[in-house]
Amino acid sequence: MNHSLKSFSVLSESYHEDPYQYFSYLRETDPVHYEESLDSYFISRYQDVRHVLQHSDIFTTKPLSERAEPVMRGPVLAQMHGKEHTAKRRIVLRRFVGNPLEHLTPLIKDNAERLLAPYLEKGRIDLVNDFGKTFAVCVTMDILGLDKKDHEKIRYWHSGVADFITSLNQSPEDQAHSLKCSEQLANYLSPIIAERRGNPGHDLISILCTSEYEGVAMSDRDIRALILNILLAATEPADKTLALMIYHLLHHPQQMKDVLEDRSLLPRAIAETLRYKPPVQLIPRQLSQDAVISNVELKEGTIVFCMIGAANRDPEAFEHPNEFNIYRDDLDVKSAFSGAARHLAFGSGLHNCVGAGFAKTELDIVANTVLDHMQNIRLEKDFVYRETGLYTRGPVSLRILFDAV
Ligand code: 2IO
Repeated sequence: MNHSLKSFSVLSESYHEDPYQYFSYLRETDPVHYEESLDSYFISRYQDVRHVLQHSDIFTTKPLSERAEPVMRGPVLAQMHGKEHTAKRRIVLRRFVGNPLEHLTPLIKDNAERLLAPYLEKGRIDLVNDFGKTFAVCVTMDILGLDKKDHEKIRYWHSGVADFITSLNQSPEDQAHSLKCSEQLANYLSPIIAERRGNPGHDLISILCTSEYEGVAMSDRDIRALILNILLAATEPADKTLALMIYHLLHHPQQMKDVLEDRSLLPRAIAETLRYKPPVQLIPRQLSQDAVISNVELKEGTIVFCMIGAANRDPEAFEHPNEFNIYRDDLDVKSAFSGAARHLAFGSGLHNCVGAGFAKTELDIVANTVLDHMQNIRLEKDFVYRETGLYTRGPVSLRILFDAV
């Protein structure tokens, strides 16, 4: 690396272009990097990040009250603790584990088939912008029980709200836009919540409307915040993970060939993609007391960002961390979609991702559908690969050619 590291900043253009080039420098020489303009620390070593995530009493989720609550208009799961957290997490999980996952299979498949169909004859598609983003929002809408005729509106509002949560230096104009999107989403959801209270179905909004916490139904505000929580968390990383996986498999033709021949390797490919290129790159925490991380003393109230991408490339945790290898021994594919995962793409500890099992199912099905319909997938000749985002990060586009099957 030939940049002047004295002036290293996560807000620099070259960091945004390719954060991965800085990770070994950060872990080795600046593992608790102070970013002055944000008055926050960026933590990059695997053991440190894991420690922070697993001690949520010391490293709390308080940053979300400023980062998320203004657009979620109420508390998300990650902000809760104790009995309320356990109970509400369980309510949301009802739609996402075990048997319900089987019910979700046809819904995921149908969305994938329907959205791919118009492109199959053409033999070319932008997997992010023609397909992935719409697919991600449509699947989430089906789970929530929202009418997909509104998917364009929802996608637009979702993007404004996500921008607020995942920006490190949002301009006042963009902030105003995000808040407007949040308000419009809230106005859209309120009558739906009222309707589901009276006439519940099997969708997640109905489950939220009919579930009780400590013998009392949840308020409209609490339900709305959880709906927005699920909308964001299920939609934002999905298209990114799909595109990242296909892109890296294209760069490793033998692994692609193996996956094509043996689809039971897909969970490995998904898990390795999440380790190698986690779509959620940053997780913020705030100290409830003084603490020391990698010999750096941090004061109560300090905000730290866990750098998931850097931690997942730490040679202390993964052998040859910069190699994309679906066969790696340290992938632990059996636990890779649970709170016990070695990689940190789903976080770790109390607040580990509630949708991890669902993410596995969704990506498995959508990748299978894509690969079933497309043979001889290759990048378009003039295609230039670029990623965007510091907080959530993924390909800007993925223009591929293929032979329709
Ligand atoms: C939605 C960043 C997409 C979550 C968030 C305000 C809370 C929480 C996360 C993930 C992914 C999002 N944080 N999911 O990092 O629910």
